[in-house]
Amino acid sequence: MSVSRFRHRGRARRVTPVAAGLAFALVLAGCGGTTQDSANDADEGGDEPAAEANPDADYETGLSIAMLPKSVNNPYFEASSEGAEAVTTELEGEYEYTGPSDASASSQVSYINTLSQQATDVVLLSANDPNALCSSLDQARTGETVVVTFDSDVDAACRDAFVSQVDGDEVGLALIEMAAEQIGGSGQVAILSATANATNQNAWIEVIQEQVDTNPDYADIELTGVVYGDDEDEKSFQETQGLLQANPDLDAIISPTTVGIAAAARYISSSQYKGKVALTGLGTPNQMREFVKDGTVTEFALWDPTALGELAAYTGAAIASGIITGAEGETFTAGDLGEYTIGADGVVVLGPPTRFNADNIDDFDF
Ligand code: RAM
Repeated sequence: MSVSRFRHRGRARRVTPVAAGLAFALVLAGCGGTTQDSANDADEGGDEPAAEANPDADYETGLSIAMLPKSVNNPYFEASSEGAEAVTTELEGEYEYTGPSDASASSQVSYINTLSQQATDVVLLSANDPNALCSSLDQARTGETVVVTFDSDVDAACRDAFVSQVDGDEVGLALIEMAAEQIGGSGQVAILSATANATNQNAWIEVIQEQVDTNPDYADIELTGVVYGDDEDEKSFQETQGLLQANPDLDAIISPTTVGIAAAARYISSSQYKGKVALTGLGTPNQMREFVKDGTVTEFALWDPTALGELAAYTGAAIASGIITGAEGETFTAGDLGEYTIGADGVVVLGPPTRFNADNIDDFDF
């Protein structure tokens, strides 16, 4: 990890630690039973912005922007990083891509602390846990750092905004729909996920479960369970093997992780299950191309991870520049991506997912 110190850029909306302590004391004095949570709410994206937005302001140049993915060495996050780096270069800033090799929250804490000590202006974070990072994020935000989550969120009180790849339930709906289509609407389906605490995968799995439980279109589908490959190639490969051996009647695997689906495809493509057990989920076209061409996979989905990184960087830079505060209804222009509006709870949505199959996979390169 780089130890270079970033240039410190103060921002008008940030209170100093002393002022923050005073404000907290005043809140306590004035409200008797006020909790830490309700004090945090004052800085939460969506409710009460800490300062007025100035939509006419320009993006500041020279911002230090860092991306902290769930784990490094994942082509999905490398693509997001390319997007964030391009925006940083455009804004004449300093860019760093840094993070752990394992997708765990405890590993991410020290990276957050280091970036915070470096007074990094903007941290773009894909979180491995919704709550476990909050105290280090609070500390970073009490200093000079804008925290924008992208891809996988934390509790809304612990960040300035969240850049979501897709709107609400759409990912989960697309996943169960693809699986159902590929097995003729009936059969046993299992899930090969990333880590057990991942906010994004857990939200998608919840939608899949709810659909199976309540949607008459999926009345003949049985969800047999979830296994976790921890976004590690080898573990995902082994979990796929174990899943198939333990469930001889399995009809499909949904893997809502680019690492998981690629490892599962590799296992299935050279096993007796090829052509018998369907595999779908979220993957990058470059990792999945050979498995679509060899008939292991019919269709899967994803969004553009590079554009996700770009939008995250613009969102963080817009907050650091005072163009927006992260409150609902504010708008900003994210370069060539166009204009975006902050939604409820400080969420900005990139757009709908794309489905990839033999007809279109060669049109994509990420
Ligand atoms: C993996 C990560 C990431 C997720 C994608 C689909 O790369 O788990 O968080 O969004 O898959």
